[in-house]
Amino acid sequence: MSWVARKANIQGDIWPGLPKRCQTFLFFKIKKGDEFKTRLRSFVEAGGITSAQDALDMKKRILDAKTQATQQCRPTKIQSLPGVNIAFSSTGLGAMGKFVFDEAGVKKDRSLSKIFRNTQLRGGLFAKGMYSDLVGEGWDDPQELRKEYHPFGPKGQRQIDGVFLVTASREDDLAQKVNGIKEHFLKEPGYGDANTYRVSNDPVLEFPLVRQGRTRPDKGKEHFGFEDGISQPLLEGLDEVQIKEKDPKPTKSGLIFSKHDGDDMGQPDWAEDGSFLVFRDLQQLVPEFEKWLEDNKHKAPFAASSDNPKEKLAAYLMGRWRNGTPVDENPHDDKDPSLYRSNNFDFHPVDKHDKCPFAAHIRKMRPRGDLDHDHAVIIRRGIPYGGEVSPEEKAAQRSDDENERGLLFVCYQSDIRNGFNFLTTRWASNHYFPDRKSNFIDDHGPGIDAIVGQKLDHHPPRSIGLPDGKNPTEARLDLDRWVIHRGGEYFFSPSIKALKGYLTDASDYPPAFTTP
Ligand code: N7H
Repeated sequence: MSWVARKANIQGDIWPGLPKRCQTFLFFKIKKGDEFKTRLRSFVEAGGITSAQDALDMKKRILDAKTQATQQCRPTKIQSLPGVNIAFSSTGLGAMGKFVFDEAGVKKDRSLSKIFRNTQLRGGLFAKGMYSDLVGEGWDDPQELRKEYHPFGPKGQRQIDGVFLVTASREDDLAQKVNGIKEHFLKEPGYGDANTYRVSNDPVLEFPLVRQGRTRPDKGKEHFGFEDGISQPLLEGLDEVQIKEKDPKPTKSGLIFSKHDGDDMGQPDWAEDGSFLVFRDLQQLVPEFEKWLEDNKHKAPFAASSDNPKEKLAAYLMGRWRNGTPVDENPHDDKDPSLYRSNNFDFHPVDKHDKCPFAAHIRKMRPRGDLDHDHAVIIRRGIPYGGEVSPEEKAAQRSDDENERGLLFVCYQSDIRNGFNFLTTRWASNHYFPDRKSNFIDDHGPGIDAIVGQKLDHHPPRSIGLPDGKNPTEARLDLDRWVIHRGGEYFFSPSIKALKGYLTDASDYPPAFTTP
């Protein structure tokens, strides 16, 4: 397929990203598979899903408006550019008759077995779902998860079959889009119009959970105050941009998209141009993070002797100063505007961490020169949720449970095991990654990722090794935990062609095979 055709087929949140200042995640449970498919098909056929090409056009309109406003010395008017994407969990595909949980049963029937071979989406973690994967493996604490992410009832039924991702630049446009979706999927057929429709007593789907994201007043910054959304993998064939000498090289699009060059999952034909979406609901303890930085700023050798110890310690944990300046490019200060969004660094010489700690968040999550291959790569599309820190929380240096905040983290990849799961379990949470560095820091290794590293019961206490000019490094700080993992789900975000065709066609299997 040509790249032009692909751009019309790919959902826009995957690439190039939907423009968003506010976003609603409408998580749904399918109650009537066949009717849901009929309504979904008409929704997609009416242009309800925002494609990559649509998103590119929106971004161009934003850029043109900004240029024009700058030329005319006036502020840019925020444009109305709403978008909608959709993704399904394995139980959702099951409810549509397109995913089998009873493999052994299906294999007893020759014709079903053939359908299974040709159409079943591959991926063990996707089939299991996030709860069973991360609680089952001991990473997530079920006590900390929101109840909607828990399996429900005596049979442990999963509650989330899919999600509508609704985005906009203005709250009124967002509300209108959300209402449009509710009307389309919930209305009683044959009654009224958009203003007078009647909600069915027996709808085709329900919304067990709605999560609301919003960019912060300090746009671009997440709640810990760091500039986010700077570094994304560039994709061969799609991102045609000039790169600097040390920028990460473009990767094969198959690391993000199913059935593209570089994806060796062996997915069925209908999955082409789709991508696995991981949603993670992450609470951030901001006053506690600030307090820890304040309490520890004099304990890290190079931070203590700097002009701004607290900010330097924060930069060490992240690998970027809060304004985005990479510590690897400037470990001393964050004053050069040309470095704010720079990606032109590779951590060389990689046997040292005099500039960027081995265990800084961005070094753990994209090790660049620390590895000779770029295999665990994700595209991130998260958005903050919750309000600003209140004066009372600031004074108490403690988060108020009634005023929760954090990040609705979304990422895309062609293989969850090699993407999100690998990054969190093998790298962020592993004190000894990046490896072959443990000789350089005492026997605790480089340390855990201060932002998203999770600790299993038998793991050492959370700590990070920090530059001190010595070899091996002696400086080490104990870390608290400032991100609480509140749950999430694994989804597949299919192509627009699959939404209009295979997925909304007749079911492949009788229901007995498609429920877990
Ligand atoms: Fe991270 N933050 O805003 O503080 N992240 N992240 N992340 N993250 C990055 O380059 C943050 C999380 C990655 O290419 C930056 O855009 C927070 C998870 C990857 O150099 C900042 C949370 C996972 C990169 C943050 C969080 C990742 C990255 C630097 C949770 C994967 C790119 C700005 C609350 C499982 C690395 C930028 C590269 C960068 C923040 C979560 C992955 C500021 C607050 C769960 C791959």
